[in-house]
Amino acid sequence: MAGQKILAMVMAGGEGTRLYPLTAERSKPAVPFGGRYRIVDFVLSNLINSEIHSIYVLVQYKSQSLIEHIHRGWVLSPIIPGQFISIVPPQMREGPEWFLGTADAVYQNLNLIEPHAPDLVAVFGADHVYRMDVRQMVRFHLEREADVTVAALPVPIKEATAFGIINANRSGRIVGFVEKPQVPPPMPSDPTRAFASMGNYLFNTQVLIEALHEAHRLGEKDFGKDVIPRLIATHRVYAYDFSKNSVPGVRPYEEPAYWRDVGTIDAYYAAHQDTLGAEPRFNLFNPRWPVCSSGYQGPVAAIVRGTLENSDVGAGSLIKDAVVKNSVLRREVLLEEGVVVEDSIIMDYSIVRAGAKLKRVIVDRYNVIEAGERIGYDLEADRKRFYVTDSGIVVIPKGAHRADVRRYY
Ligand code: ADQ
Repeated sequence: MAGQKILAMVMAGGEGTRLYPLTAERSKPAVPFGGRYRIVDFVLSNLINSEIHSIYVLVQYKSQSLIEHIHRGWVLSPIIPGQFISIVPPQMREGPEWFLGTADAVYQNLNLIEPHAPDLVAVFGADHVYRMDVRQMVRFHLEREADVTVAALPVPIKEATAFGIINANRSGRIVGFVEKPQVPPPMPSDPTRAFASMGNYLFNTQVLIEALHEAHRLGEKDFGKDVIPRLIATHRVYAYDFSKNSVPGVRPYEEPAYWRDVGTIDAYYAAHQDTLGAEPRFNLFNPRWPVCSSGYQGPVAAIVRGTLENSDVGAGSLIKDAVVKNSVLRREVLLEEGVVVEDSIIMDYSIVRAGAKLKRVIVDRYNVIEAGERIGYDLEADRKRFYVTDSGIVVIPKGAHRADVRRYY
């Protein structure tokens, strides 16, 4: 990439409190997505597809399943020097504390950056479902001779309180940045939208190192809250407009930019709906920009009988006789006779016994739904047993069965 040496630091320590109960036992980047992915797979795929191969993944909160997933799916044998994906646990190198925020997490690991002597450091979040050619952001950064570039996109103003909001001039230079404002300033060109940071940053290495030493002196912990707002006064900080990004597609045209912060159950659910259909808004089938994940060695799905409509069925699943509509089944899901699953997500190793009916339900892994159950039809009753969002999506937290779905049910 124009001779640039780029090191990526992927911030994968987030708690994802608003995704509870899917994050009760795992960090947000480890939350399953689609028929076979975890959320962290999107940032890692985007980096690898963009020819960035030197990647540290900083973990913290409930990281066991994230570490296992990255090990199984991503840790490459270093055939080519400088290629690695390495997991970095908090090592408390600076004292008895864990990482106290994103900037602090990178500060505590500056020792990892320095030996690589990269030209640029890409500090990227791991919480988003998206498709991005990072090289286009790098090109923008170099053209503007920026010190720091922040990836950004317009979001509806009512969602903008969850983001860092940017005021950029016509060349893209950031002149104002407020983290999660109560009253978000709209874009000058469109009062219904605000220009939001995606939490993905490119830094010239020396600028990052100096900024983090200064942040440490000042007691600052976070990129969005502290470091970026401070740097705009002293450095060339630019916003890269992600809505102009595209990646090569399978069709004769490019795949347009897609990005979703799947920070809430509703957004997570909506992102799944975006992946379904013959012409999905977010097409997970793109051999020219693959989303990679762990290499599952089991068999394909088996369907004995049933009606399937607008749905994805994960590997190793067994459908004995069921109706499945607008739904995602992950791997090794068992649906027995007479089951109806509509507008739902059923995660790995879950069993739905005969005659059960589910509508707008997210079933986390390792659950057994008993025969004849009705879930999603009477939300007041569901609220007594499960987690139900205001919009009426029922979430059944991770279960505990460990049966072999195909053989021992
Ligand atoms: P948030 O997503 O709310 O806002 P934060 O919770 O700091 O910010 O998470 C950023 C990323 O860092 C996530 O991928 C998370 O998993 C990870 N992370 C959080 N704490 C960590 C830690 N201690 N160690 C390692 N990783 C950690 C940020 C920006 C906003 C921007 C939004 C876009 O601050 O300006 O708009 O991202 O979603």
